[in-house]
Amino acid sequence: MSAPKIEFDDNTYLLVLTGAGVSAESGIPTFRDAGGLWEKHRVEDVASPDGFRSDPALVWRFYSQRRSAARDCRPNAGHTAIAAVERRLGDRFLLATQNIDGLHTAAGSERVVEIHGNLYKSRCSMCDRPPFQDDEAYPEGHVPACGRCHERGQFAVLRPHIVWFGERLDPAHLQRVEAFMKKAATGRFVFLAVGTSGAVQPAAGFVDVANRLGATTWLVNADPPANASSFAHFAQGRSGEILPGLLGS
Ligand code: BV8
Repeated sequence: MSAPKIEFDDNTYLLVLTGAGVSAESGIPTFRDAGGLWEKHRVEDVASPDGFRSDPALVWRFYSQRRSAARDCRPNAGHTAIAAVERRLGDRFLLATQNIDGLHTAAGSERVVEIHGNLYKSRCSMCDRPPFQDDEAYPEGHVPACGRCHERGQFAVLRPHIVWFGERLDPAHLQRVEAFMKKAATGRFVFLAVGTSGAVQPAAGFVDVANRLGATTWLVNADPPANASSFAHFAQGRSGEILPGLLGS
């Protein structure tokens, strides 16, 4: 069977959704690889407001370890192919990523919505200081405090600028994805999901909206995920091997 390829014309709009699988070949473990666990904790428990309230030092150890591990990882051919097709399509392209590793931006993607936040950003858990770049891997047990609150004679801890389980996604991010889908529906709308188990909402539901808007839906994944039946086309395998041919770069 010839390698699958998406045909693009001047009326094609492409929305790409990526998950942890697109970064697997860059050496970043997926959530499923770890069976959804980290140090025997359920990720949903550590990556949650309750988890942070009950043990901020444990949560900062979790993110500091991930910052250290991801720091030396580089984009793979899958990230590069996605960045290349963005250059071809321009404003008829949008990437929504569930990943927080920054590898899409490192590969040259610009029209990216990091719907679950970014591993290398922190924000204050109390004041309205804007999120800021912070690639610090804090020492064991250290919980960083907010400098601005300190200047005001108050104490507040910093938290990773990440959307935890049970937290709302940034409405502006969801509006940007929704607006793109509506614009895409005026043309030839293609929706492509890559490397995601389809287990986490609301991202897992994007394909359903795309289908309702008449999109042609594609999935590239190592194995059939929970919502595989929602896709018209399923190219099974490693995204780093499939995407360059699929996207024609
Ligand atoms: C919200 C940041 C509402 C943290 C993340 C019950 C039913 C439905 C929903 C819920 C429910 N209970 C709770 C919810 C809501 C919850 C949810 O969906 N929970 C799930 C677990 C059931 N969702 C939320 O809480 C969201 N917010 O709903 O708010 C609300 C309303 C009012 C008031 C308050 C709130 C927030 C969700 C965001 C959570 N944060 N990330 C961090 O990363 O530390 S999600 C986190 O897990 C990741 O970001 C990632 O998105 C997700 C894991 O998913 P994947 O990316 O798909 O990764 P996974 O490992 O699972 O799969 C990888 C796939 O790749 C596999 O299929 C594998 O086969 C494939 N693969 C591997 N290698 C390759 C490959 N494919 C191709 N090539 C390869 N080489």
